[in-house]
Amino acid sequence: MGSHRNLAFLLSFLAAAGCARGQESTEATPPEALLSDLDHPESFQFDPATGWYFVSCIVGKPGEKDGNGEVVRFRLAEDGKPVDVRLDFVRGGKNGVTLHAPKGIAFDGSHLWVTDVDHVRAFDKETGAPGPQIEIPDAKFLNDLVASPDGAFYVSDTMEGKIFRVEPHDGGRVSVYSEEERLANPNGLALDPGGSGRLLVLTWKTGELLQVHANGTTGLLVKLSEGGLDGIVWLEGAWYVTDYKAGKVLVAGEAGPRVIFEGKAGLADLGTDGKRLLVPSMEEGKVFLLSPE
Ligand SMILES: [Ca+2]
Ligand SMILES: [Ca+2]
Repeated sequence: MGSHRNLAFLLSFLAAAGCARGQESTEATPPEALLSDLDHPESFQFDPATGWYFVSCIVGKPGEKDGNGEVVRFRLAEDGKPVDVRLDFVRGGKNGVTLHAPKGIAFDGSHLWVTDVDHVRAFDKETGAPGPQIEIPDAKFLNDLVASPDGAFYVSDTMEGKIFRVEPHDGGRVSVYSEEERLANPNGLALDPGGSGRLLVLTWKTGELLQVHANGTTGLLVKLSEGGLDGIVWLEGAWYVTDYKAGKVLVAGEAGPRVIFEGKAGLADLGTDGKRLLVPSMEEGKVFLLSPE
């Protein structure tokens, strides 16, 4: 009996210790939502040039050309509360806008750009008016995009397994930048902050962080999960990544991933305002801020 009681005590102690560790590291009180009741927010990004925060909302199903996509715009006040919120800043069917299921967001001069199933679309940052709209031939499920310093955009197609290069200043020229098998349902994209032009890609199918070389070949940087990776952003010397399926935010260290937040499945394309991580929780319909440790 005595040894059983001791064993029971030991087990309950270990369980309590494990629980306490979990609370400290990753299962803290869920951050307060900045905005909620959004319909499938996919990307949450900040434009340093204007100070606006933008959220792309798929509204409905992610691959459907249903004409009802939205981009929300707001600022954050000193106390961290959203102000000047425009839920219909860009809305499909309004003001001549075509928008179905927007996902990744990037910035270029006076425009914000979003992917939209088989197009990339530009909208004026101040008015929301449509700018250039570029069709990507043979695209099936465009997901993330990133602006290159040379004025081009790199765009991932998760279903086609391709990275496209789009050149709005060259007549909207579109080319396939990479289509290696290793791309395995590419999702999040980022460029080396050092300016080398090296493109980083997260794979949805295999959970890998890859680099794409200038000739389009790919190499593994680090394996981060079994699959389901979504967004990637650089902040204060580290790469932060969302694992959509597991509902985690990870730091991608050379030795492997470290979890800094664990919530519900559906954490999609995260951004940063230079101080905090901007995290969309797509299936919960909300966005929140996360301070890296
Ligand atoms: Ca939609
Ligand atoms: Ca994405």
